[in-house]
Amino acid sequence: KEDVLAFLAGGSSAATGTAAAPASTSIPEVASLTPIKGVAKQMFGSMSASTSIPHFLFTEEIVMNKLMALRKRVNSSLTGGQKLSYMPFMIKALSLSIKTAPIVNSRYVEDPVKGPCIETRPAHNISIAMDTPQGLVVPVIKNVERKSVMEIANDLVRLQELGAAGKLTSDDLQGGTITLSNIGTVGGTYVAPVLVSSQVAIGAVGAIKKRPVFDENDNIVAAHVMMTSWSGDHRILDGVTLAKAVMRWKHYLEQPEDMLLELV
Ligand code: CAO
Repeated sequence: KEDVLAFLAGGSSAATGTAAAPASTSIPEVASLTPIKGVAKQMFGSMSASTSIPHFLFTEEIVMNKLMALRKRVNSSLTGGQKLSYMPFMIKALSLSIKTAPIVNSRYVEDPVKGPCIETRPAHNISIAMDTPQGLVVPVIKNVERKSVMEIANDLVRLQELGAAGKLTSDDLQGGTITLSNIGTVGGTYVAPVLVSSQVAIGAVGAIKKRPVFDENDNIVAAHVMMTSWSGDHRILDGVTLAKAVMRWKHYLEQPEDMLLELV
């Protein structure tokens, strides 16, 4: 009982062997104002701008068994401590899906002469939501349509290292045409992603989780399932267009060998 009372009072707990934080640091005694600066200010600005975009949400589940097996096999053959995460495959699969629905890689432009326009963009510059010590940053892997999975992996590692060191340049952070966010590194199942105003689609994935599913013979089997959620700018994209692109992306993740057929 004393332990519980001491814990509630902000003291140490002999029962758990842990020292609770002093009450003064966990519960501020006076209100304070912290200016929103740097990375947090950029997030404040870009997310405020996105409130004028009519979002629609499309979600689907993806069975990751084959991609997990492929990744395991690839990683077992890599040397020098190199290891691929799921992201390089997801990023390449997204680029291949964009080829079937280029409008998901476009943006809305208010042209002084032509008025409201859709600008198509040939480069697949994929923005990656990244958690860093400074906060959320969204660096860009450029020209994914011309890169192998291994080149994408190297770019991602480079950006992660720069992000961790707070050394991403404005060039690293500019020019994105579509965004992918993997919150599954933290956990969680669903996330409703918010668009940036220079893009018309953003996708997010949750954690891969072991789930019972029906196989083709109606037997219940274990599968590794990942939920994905996509937001689209409903002024530019209709639901079917984004859904078809996401279903193509799902196909590449569930049947990763089919990506081979698209490689140049
Ligand atoms: N489900 C389960 N495990 C996952 C996973 C998922 N969806 N994604 C990654 N993992 C695992 C990886 O396999 C790795 O574990 P192992 O080495 O044991 O296999 C581990 O999580 C760490 O992965 P990573 O961080 O090294 O690499 P990544 O390429 O998967 O992710 C990045 C890179 C940048 C997406 C990630 O580090 C990150 O910052 N995620 C947060 C994104 C974010 O903030 N989103 C919110 C935006 S809105 O505020």
